[in-house]
Amino acid sequence: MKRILMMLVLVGTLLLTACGAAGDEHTDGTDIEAHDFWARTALKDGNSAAYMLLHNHTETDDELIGASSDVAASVEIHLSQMNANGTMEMIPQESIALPAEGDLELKPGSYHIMIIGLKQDLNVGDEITLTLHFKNHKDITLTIPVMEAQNMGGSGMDGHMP
Ligand SMILES: [Cu+2]
Repeated sequence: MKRILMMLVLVGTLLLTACGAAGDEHTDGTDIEAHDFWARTALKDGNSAAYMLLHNHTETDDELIGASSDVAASVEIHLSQMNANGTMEMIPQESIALPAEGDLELKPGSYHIMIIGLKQDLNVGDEITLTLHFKNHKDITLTIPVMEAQNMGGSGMDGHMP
């Protein structure tokens, strides 16, 4: 039992370290919550991406159907995937399922919110406003910290990330 507890503490510490100062937003626990949100650094006219963990605490299946931000020309939902040539490509998604009592993880190399055509540089310490749109739930607006992308290691995870 003690060993399990130690493991949990260790994992918790690692998670905290990995997430740095990523944002957190709590509602009353019967809603959709966003955790650990952050956006990667990028230059004006370039693209950034936002990542987060979404929890659906409601009993209604939902979908993330889009997002918007005034720091960029457009915002899209993407899925990064290895293609037949062994390179990462990003496929625009109409929506991503967020099942009742379920989670949705947006992370480098997987689902992410692509922030396209930045109107300004995004530097570490900056914050951007991003509004998430859902099929059923009302919009959620987040203030997202800009962070340096971690080196994820492995092949195909270089500057072309997300
Ligand atoms: Cu993308």
